[in-house]
Amino acid sequence: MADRKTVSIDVRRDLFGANDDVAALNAEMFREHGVRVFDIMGSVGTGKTQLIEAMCDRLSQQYRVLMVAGDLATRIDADRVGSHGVDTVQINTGTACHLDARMVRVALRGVDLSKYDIVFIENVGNLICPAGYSLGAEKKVVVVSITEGPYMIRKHPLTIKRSDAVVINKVDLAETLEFDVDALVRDIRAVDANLPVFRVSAKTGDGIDDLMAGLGL
Ligand SMILES: Nc1nc2c(ncn2[C@@H]2O[C@H](COP(=O)(O)OP(=O)(O)OP(=O)(O)O)[C@@H](O)[C@H]2O)c(=O)[nH]1
Ligand SMILES: [Mg+2]
Repeated sequence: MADRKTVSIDVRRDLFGANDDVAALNAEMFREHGVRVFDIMGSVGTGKTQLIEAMCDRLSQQYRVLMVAGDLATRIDADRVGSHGVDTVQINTGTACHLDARMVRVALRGVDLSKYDIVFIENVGNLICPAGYSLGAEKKVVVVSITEGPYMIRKHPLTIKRSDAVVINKVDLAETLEFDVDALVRDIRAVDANLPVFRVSAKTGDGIDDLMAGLGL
């Protein structure tokens, strides 16, 4: 009888394992160039770009900042941040609902990272998929906002577990929308009691300095 071989592939392990290998290479590349990298995740419209704009305004006098924007089809967000005098790299993912480590590696080919101190990566707007893919960033920061309704933390505990910090954005609208921000913080604490949580308004600037201090910026 001919040799017969059966191999069981754990697709998730294979997929994520391969991504983790590239993410480790990215992390090494960032370290070698002395650049600090933040992966900014969150649903569509939570204010990721506005938050990056607010931080760039405070940082760009003192630090050299690069923004890498993940978007299916446009470079709208890269251009928004670029208008603040920040260099940008756009990644158009086509059909992919998240960035992965390889996309970031390919996009940064030919970019002299030693020119920068800080890189903000804006992930594709999505509260689920980006959390599963390490990009090699120092921190994964998830941005939620009060316009998404009160249940997004309870519905997405895995994203919270895989994040290094949570930003609750649009607190300027809390009173008008009768939104209980404390309850949202309790939901976050129920998933991870020690996770740093920042209440901000990227629009008014409220809480941005605390967030940046918390991220060591
Ligand atoms: N009131 C208020 N509006 C905000 C705040 N932050 C962002 N917005 C508004 O929310 C909308 C979405 O903001 P963006 O920064 O484009 O959100 P995003 O998360 O980058 O969106 P995608 O890239 O499409 O996923 C815009 O109209 C912003 O002006 C905030 O703190 N308060
Ligand atoms: Mg955006």
